[in-house]
Amino acid sequence: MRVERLELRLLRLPLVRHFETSFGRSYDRHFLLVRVDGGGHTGWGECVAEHNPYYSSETTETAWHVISEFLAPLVVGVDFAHPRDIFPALARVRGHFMAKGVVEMAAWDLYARQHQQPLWQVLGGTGRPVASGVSIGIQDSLDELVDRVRIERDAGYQRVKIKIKPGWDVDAVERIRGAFGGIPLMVDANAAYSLADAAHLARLDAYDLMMIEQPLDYDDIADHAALQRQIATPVCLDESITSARLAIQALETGACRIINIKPGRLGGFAESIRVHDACAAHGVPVWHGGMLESGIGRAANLHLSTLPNFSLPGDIAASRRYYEPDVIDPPIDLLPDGTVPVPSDGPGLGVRIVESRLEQATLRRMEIASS
Ligand code: OSB
Ligand code: MG
Repeated sequence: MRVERLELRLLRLPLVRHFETSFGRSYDRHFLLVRVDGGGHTGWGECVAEHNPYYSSETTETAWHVISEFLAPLVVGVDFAHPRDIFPALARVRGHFMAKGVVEMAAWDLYARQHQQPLWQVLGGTGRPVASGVSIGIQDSLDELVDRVRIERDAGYQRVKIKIKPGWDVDAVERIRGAFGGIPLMVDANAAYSLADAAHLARLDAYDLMMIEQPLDYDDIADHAALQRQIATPVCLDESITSARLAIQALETGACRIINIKPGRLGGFAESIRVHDACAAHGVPVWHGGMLESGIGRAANLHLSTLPNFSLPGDIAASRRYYEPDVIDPPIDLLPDGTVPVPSDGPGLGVRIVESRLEQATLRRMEIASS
């Protein structure tokens, strides 16, 4: 396959409802889209980098810079036997996994469309519907939190995740357990604690949580291993897992019992499949994370989620929780049984992108063609 032309776009979409994590509150989402053209076909990818460097050190602007100056020249006009060969070809650029990921993922979509196959098939998945969980941000009060959980539980989501931070943790979990009994429940700290908080975090052991996601520093493995020895709740790593090598270190040192896979954080699908396979070899389940993606990124996440070791509900909820309207039509929706079907409107991602909605949300664009 050969990418003849790459287009980069910066978009902004208002969120239906603000989203608050331990690192702050967002009212809108800035994100990059990459479009690649080759052999008369088009592929799309969505970059998970955010406007600010709070979840990760990358931002929409660093990704724009690195893609346009350094990654696109390594891909555009170059022949690849398979999209799995792209990530290794970018190795000269250190880090910047979100920038690498969107280019690689767009190329997989292009490859799938060139071969007239759904994306899940070229990724090695099954195309089955995906069990869906919901991620609920920090609210202004515990009463509001209970209201939000009720709305999402009634919608049918198979598990609830709440964001926690110091001052919004044990009490919040206790309120939910009191109001809803034994629903499948987990928490995500987005790195808001330190190992000195181990005794406090052990108080969560009383609430039968599925897991605690990324309690400690964003780039830490060793302290998580120490924490896991002190608490019964399974630790799940998100931010810390930026490569298959680090995933294997985490598995071998007991730093986690579950891993959250986001291809946008790992440099793309090929590295995500390596993490998925390493976890399977260690008997560790994975689930698919989310980054408030539009329907384009959400569709990509659904295809990857049909690999066999994605055995826990993912953060892949219905479009209407985030963007109204979404940039795809029809939007991603939840079935009454709490699953989301994989889009199948044609090969590749299987979604129909509404060009006029993209245009309306686009702040800037740039084109790189092979010379
Ligand atoms: O830590 O999983 C996270 C959103 C933005 C940045 C990081 C995270 C999240 C979420 C939301 O938890 C998941 C979603 O619904 O897309
Ligand atoms: Mg997380």
